[in-house]
Amino acid sequence: MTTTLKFVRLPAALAILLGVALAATASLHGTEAPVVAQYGGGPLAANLPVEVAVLTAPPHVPPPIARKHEAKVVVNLEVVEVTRRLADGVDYNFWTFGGEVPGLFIRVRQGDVVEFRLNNHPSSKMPHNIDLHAVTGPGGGAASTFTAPGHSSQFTFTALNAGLYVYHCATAPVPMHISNGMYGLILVEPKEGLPPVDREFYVMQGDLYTQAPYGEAGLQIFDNVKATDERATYVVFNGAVGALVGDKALQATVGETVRLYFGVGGPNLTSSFHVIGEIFDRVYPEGGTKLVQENVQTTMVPSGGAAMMEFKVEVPGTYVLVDHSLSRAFNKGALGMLKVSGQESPVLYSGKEVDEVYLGQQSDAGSASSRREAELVARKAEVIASNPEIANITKEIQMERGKKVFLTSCFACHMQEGQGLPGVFPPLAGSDYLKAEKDRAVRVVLKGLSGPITVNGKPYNNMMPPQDLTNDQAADVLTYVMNSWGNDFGTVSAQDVKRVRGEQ
Ligand code: HEC
Ligand SMILES: [Cu+2]
Repeated sequence: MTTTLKFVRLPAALAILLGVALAATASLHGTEAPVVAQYGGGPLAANLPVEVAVLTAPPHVPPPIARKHEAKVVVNLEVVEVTRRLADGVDYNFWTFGGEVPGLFIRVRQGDVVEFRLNNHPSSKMPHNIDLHAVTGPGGGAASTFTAPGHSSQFTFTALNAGLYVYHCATAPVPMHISNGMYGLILVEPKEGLPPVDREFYVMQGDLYTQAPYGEAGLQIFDNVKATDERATYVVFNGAVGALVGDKALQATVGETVRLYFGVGGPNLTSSFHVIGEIFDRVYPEGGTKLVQENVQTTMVPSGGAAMMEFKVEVPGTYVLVDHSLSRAFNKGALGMLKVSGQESPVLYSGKEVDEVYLGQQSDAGSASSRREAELVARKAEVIASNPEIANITKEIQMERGKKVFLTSCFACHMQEGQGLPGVFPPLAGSDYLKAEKDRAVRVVLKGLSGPITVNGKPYNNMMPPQDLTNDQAADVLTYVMNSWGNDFGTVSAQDVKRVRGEQ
C-alpha cells in the first residue's frame, strides 16, 4: 500500500487528541482507524463506534477499511484559498478542499454514518460549500454546508450506496469554484471491501480558463468567457502541469497490481483517459462498484464522474497518463507518468529489434534512377550553394519550409517556441545539446533518441521516435530550429543529412 502518514491531514484539535494514538498506529495499512469514543451520537449514529477519517493528499489514498461493521466517521475538511504553481513560472489562486487540488481523498464504508464538518478558513475571500455525490439527500449536502469565511458547518449523512464519488463546491458561480480547484473524490467501499491490490493512486483531471494563453508567466486570472465557451487554457492532472511528472511520477514495481481512482472535476471537459503502453485489465466505469469491462485501452470519464481501473505492471519503463484528446495532453498539460521499475522482460516486450533501410517494392532500375536523380540534385545544390546570394535565399527558403515541418513533426513535443516541457521534452531554444554537434542533431532527427541526456544542465530520460523525413525536410527543419528563438547554430544541408544517413 502506498499511503504515507505524512500526507494525512487532520484538523488541529483532533490531531492533538489523536496524536498519541496515531503515532502508535503508524502503520495504518489495513488496520482499523482509531476509535475516538463509543457513544450514542446523533439520531443517525445510534451506538456506532466513532472514528476520525484519515484524509490523504493526492496522489495518495487512505488505507483500505478493515472493519466489518458500520461506524460513525467524522470527516473534517478545511476550505482554504491558496496561490500555487499551475505550470512552471505560472501561478494561480486556487480554492481548495484541504490545501490540495484535487481535495483530500475521503474513504468510508457502505452503511457508515458520516458526520461531515466543513471549515472555511478565515483568510478565504468567498463563501463555499460541498456537494458530495455520495450523499443521498438534497444538493448532496450543498445547502447544509454553505459556509462564510471563518465559519464552520456540519451535517450528517448515511453512505447508502457504495462507489467512487466526486465531491465539489456548489457555490455560485459553480463552474468557477470547480475550475479553481474545488473538487475531490470520496470512496464508499462496498461492505465486502474491494479486491486487494499492491498500489492505489488518486488522480483527477480538471480544466482551467485563464485570460492569458497557456504557459504565460505570472499570476493568472480566471476568464469567464472562455469558461462559458468551454475553451480550456489548461487541462491538468492533480492541479498543475507536471504534477505527476519526473520525480513526482507515480511509482510501481514490475509484478505489482495498480488501482487508479480517477475522477474528473471538470467543470466542463470529459476525459478520454488512457495510459500509453498499458491496458486496463479491469475497469469499474462511472464510479460504480461493478466490474463491467476487461482489457480496456481508453475509458471515458465524464465531468463530475469517476472510474476505477486496475492493471498489473509487467514491463519496466515510463507509462504516460493522458487525456487521449491529445491536444489537451501535449498542449494543455493533461499528462502524467507512472514509472515502473524492475526486471526487463524481453519475452513480453523486446525493445527495438530491427532498424534498417527499407526500400519497399522499388525495382533495381527504379532505385538506380532515384540514386542518380539524388546525385544530380545534390550537384545542383552544391553549385547553387557556392553562390553567396543564392545561399542566403536558400537559407530563407529552408527556414520557411523548416517551419512547416516543425509545426507538423516536432511542435507537439518540443512546443511552439521550442521551449520543450520541463522534465519531459528538452528545449530546442537555446539548447546547448543542439548547438554542440550538428551531425549528432541530424542523427537525433533521423534515428530518434532515447536514454539519459543533459540539456542546459537539466537531465532528460525519455524517448523521441525516429522522424520519417526526406533529406530536404530534415535539413530544413534543423536549419529552422537552429536559427529560431535566438538560436544561431549554423545551417544543415540535404547533403549533410544524406551523409549522416549513409553512415552505419
Ligand atoms: C514524440 C515527441 C517528440 C517529437 C515529435 C520530436 N521530439 Fe525531439 N526529442 C524528444 C525527446 C523525448 C527528446 C529527448 C530524448 C532523451 O531523453 O533521450 C528529444 C530530443 C531532441 C533533441 C536533442 C536534445 C535537445 O533538446 O537539443 C533534438 C535536437 C530534437 N529532439 C529535435 C527534434 C526535431 C527537429 C523534431 C521534429 C522533426 C523532434 N525533435 C520531434 C521528443 C520528441
Ligand atoms: Cu467554493
